[in-house]
This record gives sequence, C-alpha cells and structure tokens, in this order.
Amino acid sequence: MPSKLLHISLAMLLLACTVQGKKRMSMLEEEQDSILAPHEAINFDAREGNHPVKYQHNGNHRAVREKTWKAMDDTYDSIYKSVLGDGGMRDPRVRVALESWNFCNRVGSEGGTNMPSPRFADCAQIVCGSPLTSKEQYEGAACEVEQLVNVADDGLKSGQTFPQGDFVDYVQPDDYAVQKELYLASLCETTSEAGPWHFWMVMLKNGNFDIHSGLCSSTASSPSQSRPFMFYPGKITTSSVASGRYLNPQMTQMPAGDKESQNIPQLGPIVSRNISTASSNAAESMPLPSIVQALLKSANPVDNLYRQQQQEQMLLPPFIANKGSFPCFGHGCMNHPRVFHNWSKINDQEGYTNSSEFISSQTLSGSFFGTYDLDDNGLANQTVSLDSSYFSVDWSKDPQSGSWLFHHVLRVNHKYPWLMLYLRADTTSGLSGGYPWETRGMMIKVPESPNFKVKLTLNVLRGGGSASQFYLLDIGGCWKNDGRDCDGNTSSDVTRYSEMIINPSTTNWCHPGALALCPPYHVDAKTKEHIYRNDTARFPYTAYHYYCVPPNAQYAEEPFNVCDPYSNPQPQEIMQLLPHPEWAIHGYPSAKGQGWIGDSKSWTLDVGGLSQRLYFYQDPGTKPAPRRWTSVDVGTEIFISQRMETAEWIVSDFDVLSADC
Ligand SMILES: *[C@@H]1O[C@H](CO)[C@@H](O)[C@H](O)[C@H]1NC(C)=O
Ligand SMILES: *[C@@H]1O[C@H](CO)[C@@H](O)[C@H](O)[C@H]1NC(C)=O
Ligand SMILES: *[C@@H]1O[C@H](CO)[C@@H](O)[C@H](O)[C@H]1NC(C)=O
Ligand SMILES: *[C@@H]1O[C@H](CO)[C@@H](O)[C@H](O)[C@H]1NC(C)=O
Ligand SMILES: *[C@@H]1O[C@H](CO)[C@@H](O)[C@H](O)[C@H]1NC(C)=O
Ligand SMILES: CC(=O)N[C@H]1CO[C@H](CO)[C@@H](O)[C@@H]1O
Repeated sequence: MPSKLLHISLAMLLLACTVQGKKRMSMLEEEQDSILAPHEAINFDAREGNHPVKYQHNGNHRAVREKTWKAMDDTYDSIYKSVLGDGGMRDPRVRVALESWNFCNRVGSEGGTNMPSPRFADCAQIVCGSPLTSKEQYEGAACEVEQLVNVADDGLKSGQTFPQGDFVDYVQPDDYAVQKELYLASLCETTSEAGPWHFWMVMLKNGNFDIHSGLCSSTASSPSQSRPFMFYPGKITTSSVASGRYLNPQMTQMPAGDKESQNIPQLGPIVSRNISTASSNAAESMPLPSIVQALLKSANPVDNLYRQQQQEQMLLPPFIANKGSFPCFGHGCMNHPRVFHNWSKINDQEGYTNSSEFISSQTLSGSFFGTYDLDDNGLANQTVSLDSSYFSVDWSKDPQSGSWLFHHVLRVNHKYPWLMLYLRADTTSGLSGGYPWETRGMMIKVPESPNFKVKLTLNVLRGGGSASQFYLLDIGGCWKNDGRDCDGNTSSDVTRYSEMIINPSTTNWCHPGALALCPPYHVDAKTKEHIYRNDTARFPYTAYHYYCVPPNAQYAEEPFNVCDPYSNPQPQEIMQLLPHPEWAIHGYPSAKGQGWIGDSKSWTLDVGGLSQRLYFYQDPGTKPAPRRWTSVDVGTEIFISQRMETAEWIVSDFDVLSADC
C-alpha cells in the first residue's frame, strides 16, 4: 500500500506539471489583454477551489469570500510562474500547518497523555451570507470563519482512529505522524488548475540529543536499533566511512555556562587520524569555534598533550560521541513542545457589517505558540514563563500588500540551547527534503536548478545571538551519490542542503587552515572556472561557512569531514554559505549585515542559478543529478547558544517561481 500511495502521488505530480504547462500558454494569452500577473492568475484559478471539507458548517452554498491584491511588483518576468498554491502569500485563506521533530527528524515519543501527535493545522476562510445566498449576493451579509480543521483533529494522538478517510491509525508515533499530516492535508486541500495544494509548514526542531535514548541511529554505521522506514524498509548497510573522518564540528560544542550539564563529561572531540591533511598553516587569526581551533592545533607537533589525547580518542568507535558532544539535560530532553493554538479569527470582532467596503477589509489572523519546557507552571493558563524556551508564529494580512505576514519568535534557554524554527514551502506530494516519506505542502511543482527563483520579504527584528544561524533560505533536495533519484531507501538516498547564513556573527569555518571544512572547489561567478580550495590566493574562503560530505560518500576528496550522521533519517550533505560578492550575482547579499536587523528587504533570489553552481558530492564518473528542491524554507537554527537568546522575524511575499515545466 505505501508504495502504491507513492506512485499515485508521483503521477499526480506529473499531471500537475502537464496541466501547468498547458495553463502557462493560456495564461500568457490572457496576460495580453489583462494586467493579471501570473500568480494572481493562479490565485484566480484557485477561486473555483472546491472544499473537500467535512467540517463545513452549513457552508455549502455560501460564497467563500475572495479578494485579490496587486502582484508583488511590475518587473515580473512572465517566463517565471509561481509553483506555490499561495504564491506571494496573497491568498485570503489561511493554510498553515505545524510539525515538530526531534533531533533526527522523527517523532520518537509524543510524550505524556496530554501530548498529541506533533502535527497541527489551521485552515480557515471567511464565508459570507446565509446558506441560500448566492455568490454574487454575499456582500452586505454576515460573514464568519469556516474552520476546515477542528480541535479534535489537532488533538489526534498515535493509535487514535482518524475521523474519516483511509488513514492508518498506527500505534508507532513516527508512522502515525506521517498519517496525521496526510489527514490534516486532506482537510485543508485546495484545488487550483495547477494541482492540489495544502499548507505552509511551520517546522520546529529540538536539537537536544540523548544518545542513550535509543532514538536517532547513525546513518553512517549500522546500529542494530535502526528502524526501517515505512515506505521503503531499506536495510542500512555497514560502511567504513567513519574512520579517518571527523565529526561535524557543530556537534562538538557545549554551552559553557550550562549548569545542568555539570554531570556531563567535558568535551572530548571526535578527531580524525588524518587531521593533519586538513591543515596547512593554522590560521590563528581566524575566529573559529574552540573545537575547530583544537583540531587545527592538533596538527602541530608541539602540542604533544593534545596528540596523546587524540590517540586515545582514536580508539573510540567513530561517531560514538562522547555524551558532551550533544546538548541534553537528561532523561526526556528530546521532547516535543507544548503547542497552543489561537485559531484563525476575523480581525473585526463584530464579524459582519453592512458596508461592503468594511467587509472587504476583513481578514483573518491566528497563531501557534508554546514552549519545550513542559514543567512550566504557566502552561495550565496557556502562558509561558520568561525563563522558558518559547516559540510563536502568528499570521495576519499586511493591509497594504495583501501578503500574509508570518511573524516568528524563537527563544532558547539552558535546557533547550539548540532549537530551529522555519517556515517551509514543501512539495505537495512525494518525498520532501530530508524526509523519506510522503509529505504535504505548498509547492505544486518541485523547482529544479537552474531555472527557478524565490521572492520574499524578510524583516529580522531580533537576531537570536551569535549562535543563530539565520537562513535567508535553506533549500533541501534529495539524490543518490550515483545521481539517481531518491526512492526512500535510507541507506543510499542523500539529503542535500544549501543554506545562506545572514547573521553577521557567523564566521567562515572554511579557511586555509581548515580545508576539510570547505568544498573541494568553488565555481567562479564570472569565469565559471573551478578554483580549488588549496589555491589559497584565489579561493573565496569567506563565501563559505561550512561544508561537509555525506557519511556514505565513498570517494570524497581528502581532506574532508562528514556531516552529522544522527540528525537526519538518511545521510546528508550540507553546504553553508555566507554573504559574499561571489553570490551577489544571484541576488544574495554581498556583504555581512545585509538583510539583517534594521535592514528589512524584499529579495528576488536566483536560487536555481546559485544551487546549480555549487559543489555537491557525487561518485566519480556518474551522471550529474538533476537538482530538485522539494523544500524551500526560511528561519533560524539557534545552534547551541550559551545563554538565553531570542530571535524574531517576519516573512512575507514568499513565492517560488519556476521557468520550467
Ligand atoms: C538500498 O540501497 C543500498 C545501497 O545502495 C542497496 O544495497 C540496497 O539493496 C537498497 N535496498 C533496496 C530495498 O533497494
Ligand atoms: C443594513 O443597513 C440598512 C440601512 O442602513 C438596515 O436597514 C439593515 O437592517 C442593515 N442590515 C444589517 C444586516 O445590518
Ligand atoms: C493568543 O491569543 C491570546 C488571547 O487572544 C493573546 O493574548 C495572545 O497574545 C495570543 N498569542 C499569540 C502568540 O498570538
Ligand atoms: C491560572 O489562572 C487561574 C485563574 O485565572 C489562576 O487562579 C491561577 O493562579 C493561574 N495559574 C497560574 C500558574 O498562573
Ligand atoms: C590542489 O588540489 C587539486 C585538486 O585536489 C590537486 O590536483 C592539486 O595537486 C593541489 N595542489 C596543491 C599545490 O596541493
Ligand atoms: C588512518 C588513516 O585513515 N590514514 C590515512 C591518511 O591519509 C593517507 C593518505 O591520504 C592514507 O594513506 C592513510 O591510510
């Protein structure tokens, strides 16, 4: 059954593509005699959107109030079409879901009797008129909110029967969460000519990892506790990858001031036997995390004490990290947050009025918020104490542009020093970036490099401290090292991430003294020439924060370092960039500080062009994989903060525009 599901959705995707291809022609024709911009046109198509809705209260004959706003700008390239259901965030309907993940993008344990499966949704629209009012007559009549998802849906927990549909009530929380997402999506599904779409996805992730929990097996080895995934239970093969490589340095920092970690042994870095090849001359001038500094110094023969420690540690099995490598305050540290839901409501509290002008000014707003600190006394009253971790995402309409304003807050504390909060546009079907199972989302067609762009307005209000790796786009895709498409086999599928970090405090870990943290080469913006990382005169080290190879890369070029094998369900490759003139030709920030606090900006990013240019690992002699990106998201990863920090930002106008199909 699972693989059948997958086939169906692949077929749907192809169909969506075909339909959109045809539609593009007719839209171009329409555009000649109207001034509709493409994503307006798509929204227009969506108006006939049916409501495969089961919770409609006497709304069958009522008009869903629709409203159009102007296109994002006039310089719209007509070749590029929105691939999002809610292109530019102009749709008046609320379509938003929230997913929470533990360290390895799984659920693990839902945690406690009051904790539902961590998937939630708010799908709402304004309906006007009595049940007998025709669509034309609705103005002047009472309007109210129609909720497509209800409290009981939100509260579903593993093992519980779904109220309707062919969804399986798995007892296993990981499997159930996948089904719950599909179920919520079925309630929220909205049709358009280009295909059905579901929701924006708010993603929350807890970076705590308790290595004794039995959760999160390594994708680099074959621990017996590894659990096959439901769609393609591929056996995880043993591989020798780990020897001679060292762990993602991100994994080996600990917050120094963490009182609760006193019982955790101090940092013992996982080191490489071949670390010396990573170092030419230790660049002491570079501000690097202490662990990276230590690794570099280890190459210095003078540092005998360190070398001795290093040799002892080499005897440890690879990646059986010292407990101190991962933040965890103790039992239960990998919990999901308590999520509160302010359901979307009409901003005008009266709910209706006589004036059609006033009616047309009515919009919806709502929020999700909560905390990971389940022992917070305020939770009974839906309040979060100031010293607890905190997140919120609220949505409301910008009255000028008509775009949704997604306002985010994320706060880390000593118990939860590593949290992530993103707003994702995920593919509407198939495997999503990083997840080897069916997913639902906003992208009707998966964008492929090089012919796609992303538009968004980002207003960073608070940065979240120096550990906040704020991503002015994080894109996720999947292909195998031999270039084949991913098929759900978690031993050979590789998630590929590329992220532009705009926090100006983030430094380039990649530098002449740490070539293992750089990709093997850089493709020059102008000449397209490959500049090798050992070409210290020409390689743009400051354009790269950090690069790591997939744990199952058989032929990675030495020196290299392996991506964290625990934090994703399958091997991953990560390419993290920093603002630099080399990326500016694609519309990205050219210098640190651009787009940061006080510099709210509307970006048109040639994400397709940039991602086509980047290095990604493939086995030698294999055909280059088409680079398809099943997730495009924006947000921050506060990465092991040593103190309490808060990030706050607003995303609007988000669109993904493709020239393919
Ligand atoms: C998964 O991939 C591995 C490595 O390529 C391969 O050995 C195995 O046969 C695959 N499993 C399935 C079910 O295709
Ligand atoms: C609308 O206004 C008219 C006249 O001002 C009034 O007679 C009518 O009752 C109003 N309708 C509603 C629904 O308030
Ligand atoms: C949720 O709603 C309550 C009551 O209206 C309000 O006080 C609170 O600020 C809202 N929370 C968020 C995060 O929007
Ligand atoms: C929660 O609210 C109730 C009623 O307003 C109040 O009595 C109680 O003290 C509150 N509890 C906390 C922990 O704030
Ligand atoms: C630099 O790296 C390239 C590619 O790995 C290699 O062919 C070349 O010999 C290296 N040059 C030096 C000076 O090490
Ligand atoms: C222990 C280990 O992996 N050593 C390797 C270090 O790199 C040299 C040359 O690249 C190899 O020959 C060693 O086997």
